[in-house]
Amino acid sequence: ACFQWESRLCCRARFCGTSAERLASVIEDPDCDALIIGAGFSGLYLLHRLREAGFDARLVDSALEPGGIWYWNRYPGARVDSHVPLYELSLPELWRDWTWSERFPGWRELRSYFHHVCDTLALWPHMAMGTKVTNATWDEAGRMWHVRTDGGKTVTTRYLLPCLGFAAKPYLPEIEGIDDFAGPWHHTALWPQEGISMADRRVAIIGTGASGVQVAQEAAREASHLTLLQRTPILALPMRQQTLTTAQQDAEKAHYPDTFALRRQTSGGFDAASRQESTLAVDETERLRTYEMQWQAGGLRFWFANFSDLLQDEQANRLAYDFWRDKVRARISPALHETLAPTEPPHPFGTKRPSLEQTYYEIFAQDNVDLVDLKRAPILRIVPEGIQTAEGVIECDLIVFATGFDAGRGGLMQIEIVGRDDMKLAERWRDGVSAYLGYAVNGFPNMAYLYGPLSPSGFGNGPTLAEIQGDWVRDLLVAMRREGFTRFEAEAGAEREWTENVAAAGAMTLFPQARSWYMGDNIPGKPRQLINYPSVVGFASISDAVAADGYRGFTLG
Ligand code: NA7
Repeated sequence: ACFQWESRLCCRARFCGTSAERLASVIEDPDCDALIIGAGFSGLYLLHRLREAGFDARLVDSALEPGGIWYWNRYPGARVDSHVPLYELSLPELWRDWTWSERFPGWRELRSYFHHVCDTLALWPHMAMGTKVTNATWDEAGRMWHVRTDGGKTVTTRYLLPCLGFAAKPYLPEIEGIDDFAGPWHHTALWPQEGISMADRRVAIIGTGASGVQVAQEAAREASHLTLLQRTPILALPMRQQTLTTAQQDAEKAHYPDTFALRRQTSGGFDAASRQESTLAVDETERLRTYEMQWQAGGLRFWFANFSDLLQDEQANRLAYDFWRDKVRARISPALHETLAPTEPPHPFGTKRPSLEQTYYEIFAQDNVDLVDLKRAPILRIVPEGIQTAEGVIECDLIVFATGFDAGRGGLMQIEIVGRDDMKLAERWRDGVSAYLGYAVNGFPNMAYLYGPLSPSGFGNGPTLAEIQGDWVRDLLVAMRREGFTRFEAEAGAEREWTENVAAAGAMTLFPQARSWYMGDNIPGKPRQLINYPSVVGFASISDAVAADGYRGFTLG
């Protein structure tokens, strides 16, 4: 086997000598102990932990720079929705000398942070950027994975550890005529790395999720004209962005260890849990006081630090929705009330991820901004001049598809992963995802994925879960090495039980009432199921108990 690291950023052609002995020994001696795919939070943290534990772990990523989602999502306005210091790793050597310029950092600063992580943890020599994994095949006799890259190289690894994030596969709706469009068009997650100016252009944006809101705010400032095409109104929350000084952060760093410990103890991996009380157990004054407090605090707090039954009880949820609706209506003209903040909720509040906005509701008062309600005027096709809807042609020079992702399974299914008995992961998951603890799939030995389907990923703050899962997988591999095991596989029964558990947990919430990527049904034809376990702390305690019980539910050999 010959695997040449093709990185632009680093290169170590350690296994290029394909001697006869090397080829003969490869069956028992893989090129590396663990191959991680993906240089986002999960991948980099796991790489660090495994190397620290003495494993020969390597990492590949198709992107040219680390950052995962922050490499690909570099559209104007792209920024994170979790405030400082929640969206960073908790290792003191990483935060001690790092400062952010804003409470909700943008993509450029996030990318710099990932460079800082790779520099500080000395990860570069073990990373091959610009290297895309195309397929991975399990070799039962050799107990290893044969992994191929787009450059035609192969590496063998004992453990295959995809860390692809929840949004590795952008979703582009099939709209007739896209190739006829005279101007450029881009999906937000595949934005040109060199950027594209919106100045003096007529821009049309399809989609009003988090990405659509962020691009729209920028386009409203830069473009000569912006048309925003909305299918469902976003229930957006005020970000309340702030610039941060170094002195301010230095003072707060004394509390960072407590904050990082706390974020492991909450259902969303944030620095606060929901309140203990039910909405319906307090009087109106107390309810409104609580709502107002979270609203003013900004960010996602109105979502994750609300009353305990926000996402479980329809009546409680409706009260929160009404509060949200009235706050938004105070910022827009009455003519837009039913389109942007309707009397009746389009879905229970918070069952689609509420994006954060800064000036979103004000842009609709600008002369250069139009809002098109696709429920009233659906898109018929794309024509050379722009987008043809049932009410006429929207002329534009640039089309932005802010249409989201095949979340959860999409990234894993676009790699051809072939397990035991020639079983393909894409076929196993065609009718719905199933996995044990959201880590491992029966029939796919020695593969553990992080931040993927049936883990809490979509509900959990990225770095919090990267650490919980990274530590857990490191501990599993350490325990196997200690006991002399070279193979693990999720048991079919354990996988079935966990998959049913996630569905049962979801059935106790209001999430199934929305058509969202949480439910897998933002993509036509994708099976409908809750794709994530709805509690970080609950997940951590269950997976810790599994480990303490000798990795119950896994066959170790
Ligand atoms: P989202 O949140 O999935 O939003 C996608 C948006 O695109 C949403 O408004 C969709 O409307 C809209 N959409 C999707 N398909 C179409 C078609 N065919 N026609 C019109 N509109 C369409 O993706 P984002 O990238 O904004 O955010 C993803 C996550 O990243 C977000 O949750 C945060 O966690 C960060 P719909 O609501 O389905 O009617």
